[in-house]
Amino acid sequence: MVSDKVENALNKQIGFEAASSQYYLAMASWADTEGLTGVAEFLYRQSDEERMHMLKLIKYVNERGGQALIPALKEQPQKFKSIHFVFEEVLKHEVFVSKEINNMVEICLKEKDYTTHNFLQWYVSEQIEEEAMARKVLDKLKLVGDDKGGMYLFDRDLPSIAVNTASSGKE
Ligand code: OFO
Repeated sequence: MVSDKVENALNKQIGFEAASSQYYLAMASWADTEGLTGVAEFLYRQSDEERMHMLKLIKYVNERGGQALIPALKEQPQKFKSIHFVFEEVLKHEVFVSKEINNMVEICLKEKDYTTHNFLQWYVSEQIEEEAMARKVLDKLKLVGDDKGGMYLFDRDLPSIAVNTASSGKE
């Protein structure tokens, strides 16, 4: 059974995961319309992953005797000013989510909820990977700068870079 404090924190996190999924979906769709197929593929996948993170939390809250709250969908931006901006936003967002997850871990310790603490360790590692990934993509984008040919290659290679990074578990 989760305490009220832990349940509230988990429900807040469900909202953040849902918001991440929607935000990345908006970015993916925008990239698609800009002809950046690789970037779109990468971001569609990120969006799906965030939805999976949300579902995992929903199921956990319900399993532990709480009640998962399904958040409302907020309207998302239709346009983004550049691809650099998109990935800066991704990094900023992931850093924010990591902080929130750490807060939740602290709440679990205070509440002596070691089961939820253990459950959250998966999210802690996931955030390390996602922040590292966003930094790696931003570094590559810095190398590309305004070079159109470089952008073509970046877009072409991004989905495979992302898959390799995820499966090797390192930066
Ligand atoms: Fe849900 O992993 Fe990032 O935000």
